[in-house]
Amino acid sequence: MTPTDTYLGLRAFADELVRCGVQHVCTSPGSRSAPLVLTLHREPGLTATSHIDERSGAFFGLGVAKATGRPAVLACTSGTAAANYAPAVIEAYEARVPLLVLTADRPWELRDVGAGQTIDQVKLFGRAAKWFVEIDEAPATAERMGFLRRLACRAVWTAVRGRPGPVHLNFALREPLILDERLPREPGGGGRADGRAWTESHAPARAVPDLHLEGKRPVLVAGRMERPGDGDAVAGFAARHRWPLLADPLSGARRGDAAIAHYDALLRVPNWGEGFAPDLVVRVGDLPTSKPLRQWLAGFSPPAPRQVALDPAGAWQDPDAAVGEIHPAGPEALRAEPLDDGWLDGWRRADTVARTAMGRVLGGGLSEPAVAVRVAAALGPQDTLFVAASMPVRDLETFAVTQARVLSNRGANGIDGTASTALGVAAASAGRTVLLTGDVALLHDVGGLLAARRTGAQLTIVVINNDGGGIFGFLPVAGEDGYDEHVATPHGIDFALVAATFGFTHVLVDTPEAFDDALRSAARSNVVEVRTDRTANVQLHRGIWAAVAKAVAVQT
Ligand SMILES: Cc1ncc(C[n+]2csc(CCOP(=O)(O)OP(=O)(O)O)c2C)c(N)n1
Ligand SMILES: [Mg+2]
Repeated sequence: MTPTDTYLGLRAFADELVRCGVQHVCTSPGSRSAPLVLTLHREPGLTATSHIDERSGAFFGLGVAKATGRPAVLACTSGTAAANYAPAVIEAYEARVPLLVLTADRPWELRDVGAGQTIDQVKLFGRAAKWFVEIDEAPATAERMGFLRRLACRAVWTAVRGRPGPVHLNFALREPLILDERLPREPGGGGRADGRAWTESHAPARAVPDLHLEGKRPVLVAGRMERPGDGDAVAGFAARHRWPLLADPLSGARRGDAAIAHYDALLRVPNWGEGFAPDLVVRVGDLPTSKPLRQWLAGFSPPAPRQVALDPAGAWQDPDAAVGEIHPAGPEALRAEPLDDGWLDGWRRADTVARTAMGRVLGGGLSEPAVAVRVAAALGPQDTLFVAASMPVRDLETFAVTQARVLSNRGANGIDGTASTALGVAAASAGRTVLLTGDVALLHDVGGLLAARRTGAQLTIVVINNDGGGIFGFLPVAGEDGYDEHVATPHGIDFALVAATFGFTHVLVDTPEAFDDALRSAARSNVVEVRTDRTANVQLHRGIWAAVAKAVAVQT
């Protein structure tokens, strides 16, 4: 075997990725991976960005794939380098994001014999990879080229079809790893004519189930959906049929005049939900984050309403064991006779009362909820808001309405990889990208900020700095012995220094006007910091919920 055999095979593989629609590669440095990484870099149809830390590089790729719906390629060297892909691969599996994970490995004769930088990479990601393949080397015959082209196609189609997710290909590469001659023409003549893929794959025709969705008091619950346009379809259906729509911002469906944006606060009001008990619940996409909503859906008094879940992949998403039917379909299966306005109007009146009560308590200050509301309102339909786990995603759901596309890592709800994923989204999105994050989530992935300089991606980071994990202040653990040091984890980090280190500008703002100005003037990568107090934030939220409860009680 010569390096020419290796490079010819990898070039055919890379060319075929492009023919299947792949555009972006995230490489990480190493020696064993050099043939793989250099080939991907040299492939004219691919854009390769370089990432020092594989963990961040993988999350960046996840962001690219989330933003585009196309698989991003990750390529790294052997050993713990590959293991650092695990968090993003797991998130991609849980959140249905297509990824092609290419790891370099020692050939089999160097495994388990004490060779350097060698670990067991076989099925390294377990069930989080939809498909695992070992690729050994072989002479560059026409048959071998055909095999590698077919393999590339199969890897891409496996990642995107059905329930999308990661595919892991482990390449055994033998020394010498560097070419010693010009690469000749491909044996067998290269790929198919007209740039076609070696093996095409067509999405299965989807039969639309006939659902008979009949109810006098239906509600539609919408969470994150991966198909573009599904959010608008759901919002349109709800508005036309006068069904109350409880849509998480991640669904893209919180719009139109059937969207009840303040369901989280309303369903916290004791007994309020009983008065609005539905006779039919239809869920589309993931379950929203809101705990009061989940509890409401799980706790209806008998007779329990019919609960129908629509999911394009027929996924089982029912932690509270409330769903009675799962249909492998998207919003296209929503069909019903339109209702008159009465049922929806009751919800809408309550929604307005809740919004007004919230607005009164929030006043003109720059609290954590106010930041969520203002960021959401500042962005247009061409923009993307990437929202971190913990309070940012919750505050957005509880308080905000936005025209922007909203993305988040909600597959495994990790705070890891936040900056990297947002930068990957920014690199692959046409409009502006803003990250709304807490301080701990930002610090967890502080190395991910390197990607701004190294890739040129431009991101505005709004960091709510409450010096620790504010979310835990809402939980029974708050105040326990060791709580502050081990759960809240205050750190005292100066984000101005962080921003300067990674080439971001930084501004600290403390009024709504200054905040809006900072967002408006944000032309390139910058950090907008808002400092808040964790204890005051818990009190503020509780005050808002109490005010909503009072206002709703007056209304009824
Ligand atoms: C990788 C990972 N580690 C730990 C957690 C548990 N966790 C959830 S929220 C949180 C704190 C987040 O703090 P911050 O980003 O400052 O947001 P805040 O709670 O202040 O809104 C932690 C540690 C997690 N979700 N993911
Ligand atoms: Mg915090």
